Amino acid sequence: MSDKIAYSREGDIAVLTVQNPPVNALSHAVRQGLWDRMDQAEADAGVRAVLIVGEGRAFFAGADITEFGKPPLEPHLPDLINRIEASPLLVVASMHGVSLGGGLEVALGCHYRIAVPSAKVGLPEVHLGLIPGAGGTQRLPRLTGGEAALDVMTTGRHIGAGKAHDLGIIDVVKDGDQMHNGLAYAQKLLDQGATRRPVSEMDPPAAIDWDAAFEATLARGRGQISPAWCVRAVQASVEKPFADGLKAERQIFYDLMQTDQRQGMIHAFFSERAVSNLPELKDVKPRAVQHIGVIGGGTMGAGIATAALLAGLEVTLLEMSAEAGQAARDRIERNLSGAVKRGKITPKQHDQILTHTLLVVTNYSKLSDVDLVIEAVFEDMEVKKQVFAELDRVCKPGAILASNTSYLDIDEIAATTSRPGDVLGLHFFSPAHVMKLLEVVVGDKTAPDVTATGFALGKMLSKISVRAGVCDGFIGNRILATYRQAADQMILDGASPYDIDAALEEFGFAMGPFAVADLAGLDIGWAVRKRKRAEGHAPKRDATYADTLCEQGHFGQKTGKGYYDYAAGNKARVPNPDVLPMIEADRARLGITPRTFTHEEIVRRYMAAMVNESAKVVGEGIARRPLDVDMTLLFGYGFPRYRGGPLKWADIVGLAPLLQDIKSYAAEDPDFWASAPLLEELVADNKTFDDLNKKG
Ligand code: T1G
Repeated sequence: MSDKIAYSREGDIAVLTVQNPPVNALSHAVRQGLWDRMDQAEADAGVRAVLIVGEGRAFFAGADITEFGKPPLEPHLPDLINRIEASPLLVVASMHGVSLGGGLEVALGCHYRIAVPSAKVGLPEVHLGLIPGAGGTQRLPRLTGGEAALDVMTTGRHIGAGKAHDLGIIDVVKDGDQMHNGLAYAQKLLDQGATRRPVSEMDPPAAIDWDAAFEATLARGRGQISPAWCVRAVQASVEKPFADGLKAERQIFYDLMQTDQRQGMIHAFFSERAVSNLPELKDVKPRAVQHIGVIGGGTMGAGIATAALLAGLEVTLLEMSAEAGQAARDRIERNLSGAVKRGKITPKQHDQILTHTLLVVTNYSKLSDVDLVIEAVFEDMEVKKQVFAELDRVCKPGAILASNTSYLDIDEIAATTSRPGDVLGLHFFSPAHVMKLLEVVVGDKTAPDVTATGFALGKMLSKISVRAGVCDGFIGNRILATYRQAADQMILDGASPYDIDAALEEFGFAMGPFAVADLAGLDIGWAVRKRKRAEGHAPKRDATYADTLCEQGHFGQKTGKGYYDYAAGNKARVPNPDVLPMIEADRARLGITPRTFTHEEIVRRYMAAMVNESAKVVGEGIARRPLDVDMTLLFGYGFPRYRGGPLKWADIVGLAPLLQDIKSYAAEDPDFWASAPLLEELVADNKTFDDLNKKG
């Protein structure tokens, strides 16, 4: 008998307690155990009811995702759930923590369901590129109706016990311990003479316009297909007998299990957990952080302060004048009001933060007892060195001094202090209180416990923290600069910014690179181009049309015009008619005869540049593993999650043909398209980027 399911008797009730930490995933051993214990209960004289209850943090977190991609072992989950539902005994589920995916499907196979108020349920399989595959698409609609069931499945969101009760998923919500709740509820049902109540025998929901629902869901998926296939599975629950509906669900589930999207999304699921767990920091204790300082209250500084305040940290923000300090406070207040609107904090907490937890000062001496300070001033090395000299003077011993710089040399900044071991980069992405990515930039002299503190702070702020080495642009911006340059070169050769945006949005990006540039502000790229020209790193064919745009004061959305004209609204995507003539003038100046580009070629070149630079970043140790680059692009640059990240995408499409493309492009520009040594090595050894992830 499996030791994953404990068996006990409470009067006429057999209790099956699930013991598979950390989250009671429905592994093979758990499935076998449940099957065996159901057999045991039915053979146990006097048993009239079965209670299924979870030990630890969850009822069930769902199918065991580590088993995906391997040959499935019996008992398969749908068969187990049918077996539970068919039992002659009354079966009760007592839920707490999460009941997700297969976990909720087990509960739906029971005859009655009770939950504690803090319990959450959901069918998040779409976040793994799948649909519920153990009866959820057939049973849930019978309890909630088709529309509500589709909303649960296609969003994959977690639903609180109260709402689940209102939807008919849970019968009783009761405070207390899940074991006690379950026993009392099962006994009450027995005393009332309640009968078995198989959900599969309930009437299916009414039909809806399935084709319209499918198309609408597909469009919302922006290339991800599994949410739309939930519609077809629910359609089967209406149009077919239950057993046939189950078969239809299983076929769709099986087909999606074979897709690249399932590969990409499972990779993302595990990588977003692995990326912040650094083996080298395993036994390193982070320093305590409760009070942080922020230097500079502009967009970034105010965003960082907001993120820290929302995490419950005390914040002292320094600005150079009372007016600038008030402007910073106003920015933070606006950010916090947004958090109230999003239900992240209450109005009372909003006021409490502004009156007690946030202090805005203009004197460095007020930073003497902060545990960690984040500098977010103008991106100029001299300015930053002055700030760090002051911080080094006033901050207490052991305080950590961090810079939010997006590309400047952390080692050079650290060298200007008496405590280089306490210096690191904490590179947030704008808006800092919303974007999940945090690059923890580790300098040559950064102490291990300082790095560990950077990751601990990232966790407190609910960020996805990625370790980055020191180079121009660290991980994300260095790779961005390269694939942006590939796009700029395609424009000189004949593509339009609008073709490129359309091609990359078809690929799955929420916004193409030129729409993103308009959103971020064209002045940022303008400053980078001027800096690179001054450093002698200008591209071989140096376009000036974007500079002309900026010289005319067109910085994108914030000035109403950039690559697009925003007079009709930010989402209207009306091309700015002045742009193409500027591009044509550049082509003429450089003697280029333009040619056409298909969307396929645009994506291929864009991705080849992204993968090649990513391979250089991993090869040089700036990123620890390929998955670190994937998570950076997913959480900081809008890379489509269902593709897993650029290096997962590369593994799926094949490294050898990609390297072949890069070598063919090198004929045009051997420097820009110099192939990454790591990519050459992997192709030569017939290995994948994922092979490097497994090395940890
Ligand atoms: N399978 C295997 N391992 C899992 C797991 C799962 N379902 N869920 C979590 N883990 C591991 C996770 O990798 C981590 O491991 C540890 O548990 C703690 O997780 C047939 C097919 C449950 C809300 O999609 O959303 O059912 O890093 O760090 O922040 O229709 O994990 O410690 O080694 O995330 O408290 C559907 C996925 C599966 C739920 C807990 N279920 N998990 O969050 O802890 S598909 C899901 C989560 C399915 C059926 C289909 C979260 C959580 P390690 P954690 P957390």
